[in-house]
Amino acid sequence: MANFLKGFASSLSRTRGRLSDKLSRLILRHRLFDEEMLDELEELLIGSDVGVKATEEIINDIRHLAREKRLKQSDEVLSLLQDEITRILGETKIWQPPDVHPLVILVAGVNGTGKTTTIGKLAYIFKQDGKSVLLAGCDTFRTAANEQLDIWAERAGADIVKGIEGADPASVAFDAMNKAISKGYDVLIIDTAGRLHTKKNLMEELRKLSRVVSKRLPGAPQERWLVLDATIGQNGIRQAKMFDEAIDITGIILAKLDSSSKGGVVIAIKKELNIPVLFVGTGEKIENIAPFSADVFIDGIFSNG
Ligand SMILES: Nc1nc2c(ncn2[C@@H]2O[C@H](COP(=O)(O)OP(=O)(O)O)[C@@H](O)[C@H]2O)c(=O)[nH]1
Ligand SMILES: [Mg+2]
Repeated sequence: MANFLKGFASSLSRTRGRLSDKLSRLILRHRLFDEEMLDELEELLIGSDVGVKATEEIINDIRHLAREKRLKQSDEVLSLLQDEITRILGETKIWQPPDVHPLVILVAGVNGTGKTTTIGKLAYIFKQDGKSVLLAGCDTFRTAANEQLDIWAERAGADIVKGIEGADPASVAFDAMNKAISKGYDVLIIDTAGRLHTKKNLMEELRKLSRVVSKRLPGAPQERWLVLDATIGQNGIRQAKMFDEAIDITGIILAKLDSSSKGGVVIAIKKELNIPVLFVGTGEKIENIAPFSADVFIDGIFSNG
């Protein structure tokens, strides 16, 4: 999947543009390092969705190190900041599909975050990788939702099992499991509803769906991915906690990173949730997805490109 990284580098340009622009303007305004400059850096990080916890830690460490190193010029702060972000994000590995058949991926998230679109993109990645892919349309709340999944299935060259409006999502998932197993599909990706005004019901529905799937195949769904909208910042952290409690999220996909000027949420997710960001969505087209890499992300912020 390494070729997808290329797109990632360029798609991050927006985050990179905003964040690194803001940093360079800060350095220009404050040539000398002082508390005032540090205050502004703190504001900048909070304003970029880095989150209070990670920001406090970063600022305290920088203050400490700056004293220790008798830092005078403000631009020297950049390398300290880079080290801090590198440390917090830690090592990230590009996600590799586990060797299980079928691989069942349950995709959850609030309405409008980008689940169905992301599933289309994922199906496309797996198809490019030579895998057979089945999609399960378990968002039976609205007919339009499954029609949308239909379109993505066709674009990606995947097959689909879907329920009629009002059907029990768990029973649709069960049918899809049967088909995936009997026809020997490599991957089954399950699309779900995400209407949040019935939060409790939504979580119960997801739990039930997951239970039904694991009854049919112990261990499945092996992956439970949460799609977060990068433009909603800290609300995403709250959403993730909620979904994680219900179905034990194994990975996060950060959609709409292209529309967000605040890529800092990646740092907040790592610090506050410790759930890996596996992919990022970088546009509305089928190829606008990329595996997440901390290196590319950090490069994007700090390299002067
Ligand atoms: N710019 C951009 N838009 C996206 C991305 N992913 C999804 N969208 C848009 O977000 C909207 C909601 O997406 P959808 O997949 O229907 O969300 P769902 O309700 O969670 O299934 C649609 O207009 C998508 O085109 C992305 O990575 N970038
Ligand atoms: Mg949808």
